[in-house]
Amino acid sequence: MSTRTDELAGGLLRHIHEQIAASDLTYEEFGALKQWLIDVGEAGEWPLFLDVFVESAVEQNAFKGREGSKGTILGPYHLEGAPVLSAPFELPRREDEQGERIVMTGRVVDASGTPLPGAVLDAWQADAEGLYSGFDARLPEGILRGKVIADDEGRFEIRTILPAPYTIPTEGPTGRLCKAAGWSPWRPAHIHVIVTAEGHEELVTQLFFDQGEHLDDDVAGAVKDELVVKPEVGPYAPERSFSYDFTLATVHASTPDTAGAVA
Ligand code: MBD
Ligand code: FE
Repeated sequence: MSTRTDELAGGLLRHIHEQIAASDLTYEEFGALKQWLIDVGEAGEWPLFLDVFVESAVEQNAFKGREGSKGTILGPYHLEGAPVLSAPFELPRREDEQGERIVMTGRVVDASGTPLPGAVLDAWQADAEGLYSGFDARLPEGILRGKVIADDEGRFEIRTILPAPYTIPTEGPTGRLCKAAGWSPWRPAHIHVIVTAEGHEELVTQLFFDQGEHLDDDVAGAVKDELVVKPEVGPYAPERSFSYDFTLATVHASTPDTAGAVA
């Protein structure tokens, strides 16, 4: 018996029961809901659905008030084990990789601005068609995924391409929900990064691009103003580049263990 499980599962069910009464739900609608939930599972879309429609609220709650750079959702497309890149720190790309070449540069520092040499940046992104390697058979494995280690001054450089906006697969149950509800299925173009350094809080975040589409209607609600960058022609001309400093929070005292609440 867990009072935490009682609170969470009981509270969620109470909300559902209230919505049923408020919307005067019919048996026909209940049947459609059941089938849709089954379809999400059969299509393997629970990770997608939960990360798109639930994770943002979890992230905002979990990290409210945390010092340092803003984080945002992890999403369903991270893969463990991306290779550590060496100079010139180019995310693996196909010979004919489409998309504008860009350079991301910056530093990893602690809350007082001290550089964190050896910090690891694990980056992944969609290609110029909005597809992720490892999840779409049209891309070879490992494309546009890699780790970069910050140098002695906490600096890093990552050469990559500008990703395209991402759309939830429109034929699957999650896409059908968007269509039925009249919601946009799009996410703005973004690069994912997990920044880690000894003795500091892991930062899971994404960077978005100034003037890109869907910054104001991200289906996953994961855009934050602080995470929008503006690539410009500068030190890496003719390629556009942008600089972003990641500030990591000092590791906090261990929190009460609620991980086993559902077990
Ligand atoms: C993505 O690319 C993504 O980052 C998230 C959070 C959800 C769906 C697709
Ligand atoms: Fe993504």
